[in-house]
Amino acid sequence: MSAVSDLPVQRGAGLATRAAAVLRANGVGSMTRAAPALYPHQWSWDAAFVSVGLAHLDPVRACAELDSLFRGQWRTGMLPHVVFDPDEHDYFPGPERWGCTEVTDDAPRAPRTSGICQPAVHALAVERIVAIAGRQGPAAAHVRAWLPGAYRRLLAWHRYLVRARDPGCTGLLSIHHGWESGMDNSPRWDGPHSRVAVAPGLPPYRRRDTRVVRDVTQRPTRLEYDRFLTGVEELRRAGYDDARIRATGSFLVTDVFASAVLAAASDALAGIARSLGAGEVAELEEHAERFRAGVAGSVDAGLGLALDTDLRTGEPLRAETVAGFAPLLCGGLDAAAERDMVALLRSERWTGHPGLRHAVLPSTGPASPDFRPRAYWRGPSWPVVDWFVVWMLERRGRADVAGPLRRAALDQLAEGSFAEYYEPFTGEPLGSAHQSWTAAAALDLLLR
Ligand code: 2M8
Repeated sequence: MSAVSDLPVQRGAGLATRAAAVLRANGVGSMTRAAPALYPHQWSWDAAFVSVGLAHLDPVRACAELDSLFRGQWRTGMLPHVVFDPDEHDYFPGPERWGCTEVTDDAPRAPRTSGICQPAVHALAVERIVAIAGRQGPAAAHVRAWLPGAYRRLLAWHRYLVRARDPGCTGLLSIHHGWESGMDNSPRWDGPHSRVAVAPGLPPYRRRDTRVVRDVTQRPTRLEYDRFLTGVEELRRAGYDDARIRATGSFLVTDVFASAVLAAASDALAGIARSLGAGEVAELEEHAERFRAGVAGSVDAGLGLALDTDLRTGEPLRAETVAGFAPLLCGGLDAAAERDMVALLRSERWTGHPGLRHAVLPSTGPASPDFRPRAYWRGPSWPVVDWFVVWMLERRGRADVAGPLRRAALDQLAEGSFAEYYEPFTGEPLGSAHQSWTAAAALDLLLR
């Protein structure tokens, strides 16, 4: 591990050492808890991000992290959003509440999993692991030998998304639950969530998150949680059958951020296919183009951001959130439109807002009426998101846009608690401390 960063060298090296310690401490066998107390299992997109952090420490362990996640892959190819550690019982909602194996043969008996998915960042993580492992030495040889198996699992995952989540070939993925977006209570979903009628017969439950994060203003509200769990009940009753959910589920939206992730990940997977001499290169390139076009076509001229659509009403969801910058992740805008979007990103509505402690991207625009600076995905800045945006911009050759964001993200992380998210005006760390993906973000931003 060699530190290269814009932070003064010693500070950067100290931060990298502490980030590595967080990842190691959160590890249980070949999986890493998303956070030590709040999220004591393996989450899907967290595991992909974590694997990139781990690759800087030990590429072999990075591969094992993804193998552990893919042990939860469903027969359909779906990669579930949580793979449960069988030895950990103090989390809610756990495998019993999801009840997957009770209602469908598609879910594995072991490990137990949830019944929904999250953004498909995994092929991007694999591309990065291959790059970090390099071409020489035993770690590189291990990754080379591991890659064909990983590729087949990723291909099944991507094909599931394309087949089941965009059956009409629109270039936009649909999601069935707010948790699938990874941005659970974002104002993006306020309209669709308002139409999820909390089931009168919703089985009683006791939240665990608010016992770990005692300040309830940092977590979703009781009503938001009731709606999340109503969603889980609906999905379970539908046997986690995508076609049935599409026809009857009360929450059905396109997710422009997840679609951009799939476009970029399809580019990455096509590159992996090419390197392996696999036969699916053209298919994967077509996926990338289809979703890139879908994302680019979602930009709202008034807001200057890409918008999701409520598929139950046909209405665009006019929220100013970080997801609106989705086209910058995967490309597809013409030069003038990209210039406008970059200008918006740098403007006072976003990273140039004078109140921000660091010029990072808050989850909701700080000038938007929906902005709540402490409330989870409704305003705080999330280091994992800044890192991902930096990484995708650099991947697309936009180091000019990525550079300032990268430096601001590292300044925020220098505080050293590896918080899940931050109050964007004060810089106060919020949510979980020692969050695994935040440690991974620090490592990759420092060592890339
Ligand atoms: C959060 O999601 C979980 C539910 O899946 C929660 O709120 O309890 C989100 O931030 C999600 O994106 C993340 O993957 C997960 C674990 O870090 O926590």
